[in-house]
Amino acid sequence: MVELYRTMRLIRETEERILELFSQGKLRGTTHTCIGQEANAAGIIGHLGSNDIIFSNHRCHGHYLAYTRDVDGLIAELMGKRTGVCGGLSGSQHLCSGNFYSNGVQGGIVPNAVGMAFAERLKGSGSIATVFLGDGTLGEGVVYESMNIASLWRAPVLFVVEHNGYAQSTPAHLQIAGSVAARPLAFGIDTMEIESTDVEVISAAAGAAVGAVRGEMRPACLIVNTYRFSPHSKGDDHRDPAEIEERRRRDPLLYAEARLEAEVVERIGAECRAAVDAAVARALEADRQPREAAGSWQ
Ligand SMILES: Cc1ncc(C[n+]2csc(CCOP(=O)(O)OP(=O)(O)O)c2C)c(N)n1
Ligand SMILES: [Mg+2]
Repeated sequence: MVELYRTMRLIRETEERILELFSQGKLRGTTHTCIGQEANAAGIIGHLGSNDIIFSNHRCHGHYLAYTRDVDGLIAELMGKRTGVCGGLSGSQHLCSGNFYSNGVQGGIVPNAVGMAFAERLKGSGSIATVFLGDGTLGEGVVYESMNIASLWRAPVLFVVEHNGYAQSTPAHLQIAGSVAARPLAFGIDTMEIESTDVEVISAAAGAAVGAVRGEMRPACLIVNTYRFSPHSKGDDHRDPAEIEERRRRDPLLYAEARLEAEVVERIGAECRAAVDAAVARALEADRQPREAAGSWQ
C-alpha cells in the first residue's frame, strides 16, 4: 500500500504542478492531466515489468510516472527542454522511453499494441503489452479490428478502458450505445469491470488480468470506471460542479490515506513535493530545444 500510495501521490503532485506551470506559460504545447484517476496507473502498472510493453494515450503522465518515476524527464519534456525524456520534441502526448509509448491519436496506438504483443508471443519472451484507452476512443473502428485479430491470434495484450464518463466534454451516454463490456466479449476476450477508485481493488483485479494474459498468452480486457477531477485539458469543462464535488469524495488518495499512518502520508507527500520542486528547478535551468527541431506539428 505504501508503494501504491507513493506512486499515486507522485502523479498527483507532479500534475498539480504541471497545471500551475501551464498557467504560468512555462510549458510548450497542450497538456491533459489524470488527476483523480491515479489509482489506475498505480494499480495496473505495478504488475508490469520493464520487459512488458505499455501503450498510453493523450492522458499519459500518470502511466509514464508509474512505469518510470521519471519526474525530471517528464517536466523537462513538457517545457520543451533538451533534458526532457524525448529531448523536448514530444511534449505531453508523445512520450517514449524504453518499452513505454504514448500517442495522442485516439485509437491509433491500439493496433500497434496488438502487433507488438503478437511479436512477443512469436519470440517466446513471456512479455505482454498493455494498452490504455478512454471511453471516448470506443468510437474508433480500429479498436474493434484490433480486438478481433488479438483474439484470433492470441496476442498477449491487456486492453484497459479507463471509463471516466466523458470524451472531452461529451458525456458517455451521448456517444456510446449499448454495453462497453459487451464489445470485447463479442470477440471472445475475457473482460473484467471495476466500479472502484480504490487502488487495492484495482490492483487485485489487474493482478488477475495480467496473470491471465501472461499465463495463457491471450488477450483480456479490464474496464475501470473512474473519474477525472481536472478538465479534459485546461479550461474546457462543462460538467456540473456538484458532480465533481461528489466524485472528489471517492478520491483514490483519500482511500489510501485512510489506511496509512498520518506520519507516512506526510513523509511521502514531502518526498514527492521535493522531487517535483527539484525537477522543476532543473528543467527551468536546462536548454530549450529549438522549436524548429520539432517540425510543424507543434
Ligand atoms: C483520432 C482523434 N480524434 C480526435 C482527437 C481529439 N481528442 C483528443 S482526446 C479526445 C477525447 C478522448 O476521450 P476518451 O477516449 O474518453 O479519453 P479521456 O480524455 O476521457 O481520458 C478527443 C476527441 C484525437 N486526439 N484523435
Ligand atoms: Mg473518457
